[in-house]
Amino acid sequence: MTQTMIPLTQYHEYPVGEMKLRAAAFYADMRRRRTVRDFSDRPVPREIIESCLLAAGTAPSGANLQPWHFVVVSDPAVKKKIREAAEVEEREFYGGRAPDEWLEALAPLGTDEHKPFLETAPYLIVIFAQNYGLAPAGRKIKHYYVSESVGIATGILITAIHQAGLVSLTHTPSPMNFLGEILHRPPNERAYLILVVGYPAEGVQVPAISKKILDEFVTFVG
Ligand code: IYR
Repeated sequence: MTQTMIPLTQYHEYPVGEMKLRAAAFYADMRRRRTVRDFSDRPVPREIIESCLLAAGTAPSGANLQPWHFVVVSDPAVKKKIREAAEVEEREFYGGRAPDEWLEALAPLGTDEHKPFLETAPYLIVIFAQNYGLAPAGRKIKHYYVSESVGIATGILITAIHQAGLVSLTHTPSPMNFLGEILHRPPNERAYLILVVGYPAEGVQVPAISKKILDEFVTFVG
């Protein structure tokens, strides 16, 4: 089958000066993003979440197979189930399963086994990676670069939520199998992470951490 090709009409070239300003302005906005662990219970219109998800769905993916599924949970009873199951895993993690080295790396973040935000925040977006696709007759469709694709879509979602004016928390209880069970997901999907989304709690504090400077994480060749 040959693919129909169309002209790229939506591409905009900006003058170089404008590109510099746009790139710098985007960085200035992105550096304001902080992961937040205390959420307000203020409601957020679903339409905003839908737009952010549509943005995430524009991500490039292996063979454009879009190997992801997003479950948006706002039902308090389901959020409670997720919190309870996550806290079971987290109690084990913080109570002995995690090696000391890992707990030491986490110490600056001040995290522990209590996850009240899983009930407080208006939305839990549970992101699933599809290891393979399922055609209507149950036939398996091979997926490519699944974690790369889902990671890119998740990054765009986090960026979209930030630029909409909300905050998020990437939460990865481990293991996460309980999410597929609670949310009745099919066998081709595995939970990838939970993105907790909402407004920050009033007076929220965040750890005083910093990001690497360019020289520390970039090498230019040529
Ligand atoms: N899943 C645990 C532990 C945790 C692990 C990493 I790596 C973090 O950056 C943050 C937390 C928890 O959510 O507490």
